[in-house]
Amino acid sequence: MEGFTPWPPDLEARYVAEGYWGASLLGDVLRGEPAGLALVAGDDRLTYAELDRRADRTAAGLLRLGIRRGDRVVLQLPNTAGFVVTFLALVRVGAAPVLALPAHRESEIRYLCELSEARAYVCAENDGDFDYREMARALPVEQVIVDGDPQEFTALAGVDADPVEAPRPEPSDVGVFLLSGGTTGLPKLIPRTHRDYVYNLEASAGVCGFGPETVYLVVLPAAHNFALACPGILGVFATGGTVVLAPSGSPDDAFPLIERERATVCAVVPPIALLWLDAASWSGEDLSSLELLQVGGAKFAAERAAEVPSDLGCKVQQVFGMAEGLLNYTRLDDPPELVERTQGRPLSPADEIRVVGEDGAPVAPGEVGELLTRGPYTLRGYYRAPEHNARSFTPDGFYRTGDLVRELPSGHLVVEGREKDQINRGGDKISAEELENHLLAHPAVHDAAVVGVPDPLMGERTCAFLVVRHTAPTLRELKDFLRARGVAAYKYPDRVETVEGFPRTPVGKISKKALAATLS
Ligand code: J2J
Repeated sequence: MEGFTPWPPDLEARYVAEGYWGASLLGDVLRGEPAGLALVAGDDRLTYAELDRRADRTAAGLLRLGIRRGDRVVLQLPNTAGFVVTFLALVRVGAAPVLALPAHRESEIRYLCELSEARAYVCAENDGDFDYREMARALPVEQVIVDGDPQEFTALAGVDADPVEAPRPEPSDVGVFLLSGGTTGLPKLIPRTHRDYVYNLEASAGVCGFGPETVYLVVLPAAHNFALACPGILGVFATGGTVVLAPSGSPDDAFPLIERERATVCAVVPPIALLWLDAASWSGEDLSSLELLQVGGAKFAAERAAEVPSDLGCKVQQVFGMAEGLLNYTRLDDPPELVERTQGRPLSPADEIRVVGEDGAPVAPGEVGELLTRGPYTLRGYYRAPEHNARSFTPDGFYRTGDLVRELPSGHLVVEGREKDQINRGGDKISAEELENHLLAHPAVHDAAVVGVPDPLMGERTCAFLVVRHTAPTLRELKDFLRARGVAAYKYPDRVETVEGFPRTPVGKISKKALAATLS
């Protein structure tokens, strides 16, 4: 596929020879007993046989609409059976889903459609007051498929036909596009091949002990790498367990489902873990089925991790992952010290790790440096982004994560900070440059610098420092402005400060450290 950077032939040969890459496809992950319960979503309860059949019929319906192997389709659905069925149908056809989050709005979705030259866009009716169909009218795609009342578009329920023979994708094909958290003005797409993502989810399921008895509650957006494949929904399907979709991670939504479905494992971001720790003491629900809470996406404090076994009655696992690839997990049999104080160690024996200083040379063992990595499930380049790739990868193909870590003798990593210009707002990633560009479009804004400020619940919140012309816009006005521009709400600043000018580093760049320091 044009715009996709393959692994070099020597590494490809090694990953195949050593068994990391096999012949299975993302569409073949349904490996549970046909009569076993695969998916619980709202009132839907689907066995493996039923889910398999629905995915096949939807795949045939997509082919009938002219969607083919090698196409891209922007998929934006919440945690519903429609998401799971459409995802499986697309990967079976070999049309790569571009996984947008339900929170994305026109600015993000239009860009994804354009960059991927998507053949179709799949959406829900609405998200609260927001009507996706209205947005869809302005998008540059031939076909819009709606899970619900389609208005003038195609209903997902009608994308249905008797299964037919069609060309199958190759394991080396791009199977799915994930979204990068982003550090630049525009978001980046991460191409994941069938074989690298199948390895990602199968190896993760192994490390996390998933099997037919697993009942996995999904509270993060299903389109997020963590909930989808680490081991996530696909890791459950590959090992024969049951996936239960929750609309959100709030204890009001999640706890009754844990009790009713006897959920055994769940993946959350730290703010959700903190809410659960708090709510467990007063909620009436029976959470005794929970065996494992995976926490990742942002740093989880050691003190809070230590409270999980006593307060929630289950093991905790720290996960330091990235949609780009590399996953670090604390192991289920690691001693409490490592589980509480580290963010885990690499999933694969073939993951290569370098911790380097500013000069690019490895730091002394145990010192803090930037984490670089390559391996059998870490991308070699963002999709259609040659200039950005030249900066984001070393000449020998290591991905520069922008994360500052310390490596312990056991191989476990401790995340110590970040070098990239990004805000991690409770696991939601915000590119400072992207938000600054939106703010600069406001008529009263002369200059803008966005920084993260520490927050006890979210880890960080977003503060926009503005140099203004005439009168300063209020936070409310800025949010309205960003909403009108079609920016996802999680990117709105939490706070705005007006300043006369920005502190600079010796080389003349805005010093975000100095700016953040003015708040404390
Ligand atoms: C500190 N920072 C972390 C952690 C991610 C599993 C879990 C998370 C993600 C994810 C994911 C962190 N402590 N435990 O895809 O499969 C920050 C780092 C990292 C970035 C990646 C998964 N876990 N981070 O968060 O692509 O800065 O993936 O580089 O959204 O999140 O973000 P994202």
